[in-house]
Amino acid sequence: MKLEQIELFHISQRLVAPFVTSFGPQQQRDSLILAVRSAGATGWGECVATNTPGYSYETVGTAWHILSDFLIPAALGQEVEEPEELVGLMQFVRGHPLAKAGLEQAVWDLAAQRDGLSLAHKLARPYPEGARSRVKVGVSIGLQPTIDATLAVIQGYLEQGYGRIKLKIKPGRDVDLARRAREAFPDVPIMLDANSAYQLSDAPLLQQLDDLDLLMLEQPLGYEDIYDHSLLRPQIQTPLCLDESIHSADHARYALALGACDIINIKPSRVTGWVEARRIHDLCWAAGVPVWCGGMLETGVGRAAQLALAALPGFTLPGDISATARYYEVDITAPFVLNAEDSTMTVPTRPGLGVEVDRKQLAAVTVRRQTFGATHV
Ligand code: OSB
Ligand code: MG
Repeated sequence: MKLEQIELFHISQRLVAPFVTSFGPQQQRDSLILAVRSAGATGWGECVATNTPGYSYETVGTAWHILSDFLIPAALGQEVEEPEELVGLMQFVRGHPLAKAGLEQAVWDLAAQRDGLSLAHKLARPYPEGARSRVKVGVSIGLQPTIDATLAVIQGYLEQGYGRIKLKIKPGRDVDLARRAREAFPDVPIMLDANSAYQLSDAPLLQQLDDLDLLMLEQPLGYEDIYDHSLLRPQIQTPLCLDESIHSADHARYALALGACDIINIKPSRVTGWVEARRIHDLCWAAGVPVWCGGMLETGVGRAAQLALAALPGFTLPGDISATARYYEVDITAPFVLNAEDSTMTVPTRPGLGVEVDRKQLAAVTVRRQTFGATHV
């Protein structure tokens, strides 16, 4: 597959409701969309870098720079048969996983289309179990103004059919919030995500969560830490999950060797893409460590690729892959909707990502656009 042309779109969409985490609120959601053309086919990718360097050091601005000045020039005009070869072409750039993952996603889409396989089936080729057709999902609820407001939001999502609730926490908005949620919803799988807001010295506070029967506590400590998490883990009963700290299969290996976590949240974007995501899946599966697929408020383009990954056999816990309508009133693809009867989302089955990008809607939310390579393809 010769990568003949690459189009980069900076899009900006207003979220239906602000998403508030321990690193701040988000109301306007900017991201980048990539269209890679080869032999008349188009592969789509989403780079989930955000407006501000909160979750990651990358922003839409740094991703635009790294993609347009380094990654796209390195990929353009190259013959790439499989995404692994693109990973090799991008290796000269250190870091910037979100930028690389956006381009890699588009090449996966192209390669899966060429093979006549859905992305899920292409990713699942090495496994005798194959790909799931439906993926268990939950919903990630940002910090709300009050505990009562949070309980009302949870109630609303339960009524929509979500079977697993994730609550964002931060210091001062943690134990009481979790206790009230547990009291109000005694049988609902509830987990907490701190986005690195605590320190090892907060262990006594985190121990107060022990009797709440939580599914897991996600990333309580430093966003690059593995060691302190390994010291915290034996001090708490709640299963410990790492998100921000795991950037590669090597990091996952270090975390498992140190006993730093019970569970890993695999976000393909955070770990540089689907090639590395699958490596982490394989490592965890062999070690009996459950994984689940995290989210970054993706549009339908990113959602389709998350579902394909989460269809792999080792993804045994519900993912943060909720209906796109909770973020965007109008999406750039047809909306992904929840199967309310079993809190699942259906994995696309058409070749490639299996979604159609609505060019009109894409144009409507695009604030900057650049075409690289051939003008007529
Ligand atoms: O920590 O998992 C996180 C969103 C943006 C940045 C970080 C995180 C999140 C979420 C939302 O929790 C997941 C989603 O619904 O896409
Ligand atoms: Mg998280």
